[in-house]
Amino acid sequence: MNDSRETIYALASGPGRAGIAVYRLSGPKAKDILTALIGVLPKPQRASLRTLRDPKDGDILDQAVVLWHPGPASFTGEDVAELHIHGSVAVGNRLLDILATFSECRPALAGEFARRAFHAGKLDLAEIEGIADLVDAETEFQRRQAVRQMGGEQSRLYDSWRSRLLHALAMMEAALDFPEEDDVADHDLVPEIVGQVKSLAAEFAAHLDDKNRGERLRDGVRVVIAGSPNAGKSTLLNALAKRDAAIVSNLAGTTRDIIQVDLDLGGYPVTLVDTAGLGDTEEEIEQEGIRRAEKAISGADIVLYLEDAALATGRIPNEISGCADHLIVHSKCDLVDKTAPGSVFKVDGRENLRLSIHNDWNIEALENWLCAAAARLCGQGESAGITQARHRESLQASLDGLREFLENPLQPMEISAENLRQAALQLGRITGRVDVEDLLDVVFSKLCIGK
Ligand SMILES: Nc1nc2c(ncn2[C@@H]2O[C@H](COP(=O)(O)OP(=O)(O)OP(=O)(O)O)[C@@H](O)[C@H]2O)c(=O)[nH]1
Ligand SMILES: [Mg+2]
Repeated sequence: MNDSRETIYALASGPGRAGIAVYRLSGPKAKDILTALIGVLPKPQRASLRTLRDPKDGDILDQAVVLWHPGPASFTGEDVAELHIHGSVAVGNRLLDILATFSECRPALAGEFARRAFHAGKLDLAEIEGIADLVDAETEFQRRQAVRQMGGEQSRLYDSWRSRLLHALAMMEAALDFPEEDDVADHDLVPEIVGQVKSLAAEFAAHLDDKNRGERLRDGVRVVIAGSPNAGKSTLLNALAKRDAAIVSNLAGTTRDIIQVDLDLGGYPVTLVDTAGLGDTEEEIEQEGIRRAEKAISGADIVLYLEDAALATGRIPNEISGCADHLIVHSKCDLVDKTAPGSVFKVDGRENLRLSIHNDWNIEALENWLCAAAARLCGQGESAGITQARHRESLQASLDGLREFLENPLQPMEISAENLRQAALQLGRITGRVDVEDLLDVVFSKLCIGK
């Protein structure tokens, strides 16, 4: 699958009609193919305008900006060519047809350029995931977070922890390797190792105790609009989405199914969820709608609980009051208030807001409240936090190994060393640097100087 003797090619820009489409080739034949298409190679790393021709009959395919990146100073570490052709379906298809005629040259598999970059040591796994997140980023704070990860901020943190861990492990190995120097191992080295491992464990635990902010920012914040039937939930969804995503009517029980809209709310990725009105009903479909609404509420990060201001009971269902972040919204205030109401206020420690979509009262205040709640939940991508469940699992497994070590560092030293080795291995999985032995050799050889 990852046979780097083969040259791979793919459209690197988006599919469909566009001003320019970028095709990329990587592998040992990139140079020959580029030469066959344009004649003389351009200077490395310089954009050059060239005529692309079909090597078979010299037929002109397009005028293209061409870049030549000889390995190893390229994205994949291999010879890479980039063709910026006009982005029509016809030009793209003809280019692909021509590329397919070269031997040992084939379309790239998903992620294959990045895979080659990883194997060439150009990027680690966390950095590659950062690139993928950047390509998928839909909001400003998602972009910020992904850029940091792509730039290696997380990797540097995990690598620095890993080398400290390997240092502790090397000392453990040293103790194991020189049993005749047992005194040194037990009385001098072990307290120092324990100290190092303790501070690492504390740093890991603090890093894990982040309320999943990075993952939330990456995946989006779920905001569920719930409340009594006919309270104006769907009207609010449409107002926030700035389009008619949900049906609105003056009949109670209009919304039955879950309706979702993805939004960029001030840089935060938000999934707004409209639900069926909560309340007693004999109607079977409405009952199912309510079950779905309750499920949505239990999976929400934030709940906006709507009550018609004219009918407000002040009773908040338990599932809402138990939810970490919620706002009680008194809707349709224009029916009871003569003038625009004030902003967020507290009743029994709970935040409330009087709202009228029809009179445009407090919609901005509601958006600001949502942004502040999203900021509390997911931050602004400002620190090198955990962004993926995969990283969290590895870091947690690594911390478990450290804790096992700390429980009894003087258990047979081989077992203690194995706990540390496993912890380092788990940490290495985040960036893909799992070759513990290599680094161990380096650290260990330093320790052994003069012995
Ligand atoms: N006066 C006034 N009417 C509103 C306001 N917001 C919504 N309405 C009206 O209230 C009625 C119900 O609105 P919906 O948005 O369908 O209410 P809902 O909560 O989604 O209702 P269900 O889906 O049936 O539970 C509609 O006639 C809306 O036009 C408002 O701010 N002021
Ligand atoms: Mg509705």
